[in-house]
Amino acid sequence: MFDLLKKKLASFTQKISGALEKKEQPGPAQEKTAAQKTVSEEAPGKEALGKETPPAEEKTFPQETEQPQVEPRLQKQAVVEETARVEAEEKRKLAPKIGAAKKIVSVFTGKVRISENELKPFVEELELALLEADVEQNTATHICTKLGEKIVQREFGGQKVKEQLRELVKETLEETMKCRTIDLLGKAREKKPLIILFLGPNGAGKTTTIAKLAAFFKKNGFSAVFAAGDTFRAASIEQLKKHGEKTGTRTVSHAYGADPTAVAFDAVKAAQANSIDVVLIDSAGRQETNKNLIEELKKINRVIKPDLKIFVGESLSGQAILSQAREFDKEIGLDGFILTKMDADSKGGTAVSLIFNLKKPVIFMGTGQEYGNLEEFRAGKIIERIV
Ligand SMILES: Nc1nc2c(ncn2[C@@H]2O[C@H](COP(=O)(O)OP(=O)(O)OP(=O)(O)O)[C@@H](O)[C@H]2O)c(=O)[nH]1
Ligand SMILES: [Mg+2]
Repeated sequence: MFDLLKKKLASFTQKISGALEKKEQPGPAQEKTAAQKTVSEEAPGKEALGKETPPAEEKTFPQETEQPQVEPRLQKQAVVEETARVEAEEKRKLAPKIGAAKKIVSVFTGKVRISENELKPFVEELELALLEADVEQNTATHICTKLGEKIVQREFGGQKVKEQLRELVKETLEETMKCRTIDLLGKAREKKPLIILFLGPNGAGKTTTIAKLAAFFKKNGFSAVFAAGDTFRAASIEQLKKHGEKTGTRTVSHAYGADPTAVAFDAVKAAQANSIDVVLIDSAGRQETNKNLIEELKKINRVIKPDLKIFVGESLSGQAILSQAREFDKEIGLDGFILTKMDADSKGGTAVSLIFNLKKPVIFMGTGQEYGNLEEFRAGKIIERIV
């Protein structure tokens, strides 16, 4: 979960802090050379930043003027390889010295800034990295622009440059994922029965998530009833009933092909008659383009007026989830999301893009096939985990 996103952000802060430290190198020439090697090893963006390290006493920073002249590619490649070989050899011989130099560069003697031009290659690299981690383009551009502004405005100094950078990344993600949350238990306390409709593409995990939620409500002292609103897919009713047996939840169902609105209606009546706290309405898996099924959902919405309409989507589906969610939102109106199969998603960008684009909360995330594999989604906690 979130592994790739975490890795990409860590690599970004590592490179920028390396570059900043390099700009701020103090001390005699001997130490400086060793230190430079250490930093340049940690800062692959060195071409943009590394060529003109200002002397320690010079606290003004390079103007955003022309880039140094670029040598022919092959020649440059040969030089890079030779330098790497020599550096590796020297590093082996001078390990203790480099260790000492490392300490020197990690202590800032003054304040240092990075210019917009210097930052540019790093930010461009970050944008690509975010796209790789399933963050959608607009979201990635937003993050890079805002983070870039924060970094350029900041004066870095002291020993904790990486910490300072991490704080800026955190702040940017918090702003990007800023969104109201939904407290399901609070809602269940306020209204009885609380009626929740689940919808989303087929195979996303709607039925499984409904079962997990029944277990969640039960654990917190609330009773639930299922409405078998998927009268479309073979075996869907039996699947829900099985979950009902396992979680101790009653299932209200009609025959296959019946009107899902009628099933939901009966489930609400059953909840009212039996003092049940929550009605969980399953629906057939559908693509947002399937007009008949969308009409069916609209009818449930019109007649039953659910308190919450929750879109269940696979985190694995990456950016495709955005167009699906937008279309369902346009047609039916959504209150929030549950992202499933997070356990199988090593990238992590889907949640960030979903919240940023739709401005609606991810309430829970599915992290496995067991009933207990449902985690409340707290943006702050997630950000702590990835930055
Ligand atoms: N690993 C993992 N698997 C999940 C998760 N949630 C659901 N699944 C699996 O995904 C598959 C599909 O789940 P369903 O609950 O049947 O999905 P659905 O959206 O109801 O599918 P349709 O009724 O066909 O539209 C099942 O094998 C589930 O066990 C999760 O969080 N993690
Ligand atoms: Mg289902």
